[in-house]
Amino acid sequence: MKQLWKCFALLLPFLVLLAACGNTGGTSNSSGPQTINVNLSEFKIDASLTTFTPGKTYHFAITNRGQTVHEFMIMPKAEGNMSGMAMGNMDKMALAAVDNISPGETKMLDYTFPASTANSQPEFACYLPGHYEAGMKQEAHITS
Ligand SMILES: [Cu+2]
Repeated sequence: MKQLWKCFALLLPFLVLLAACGNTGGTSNSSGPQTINVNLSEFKIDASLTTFTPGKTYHFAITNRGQTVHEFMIMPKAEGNMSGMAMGNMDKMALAAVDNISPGETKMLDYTFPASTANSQPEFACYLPGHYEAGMKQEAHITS
């Protein structure tokens, strides 16, 4: 297993180089991560994509289209109602978190699902008091 990773690490620069060469001359191939638009409102999370590939970087553009402050958390799996748990503990459990998004504001998050999340179902959630219970959650899927 260790040997395999070593092999992959050695190969990686060449693969990147190959991909870079493949892009020369092309105009339609924009480089950089794919943008995922996430709309937050009362009380809904609506991401433009919910199926992700591990190891690929995604650019989340999270916009609060509601009237009150929201947050965007990526939890490793559906955690259900966690009311009563300290926010700091939730942040520790989260794969990623963007706090304090004001109405009308857009915040950016670049995130790469690690290989360990393959075949899992993480959950997007807002854990401000009452929001999760009101429906601010969305299931995501990570491919193998
Ligand atoms: Cu919220």
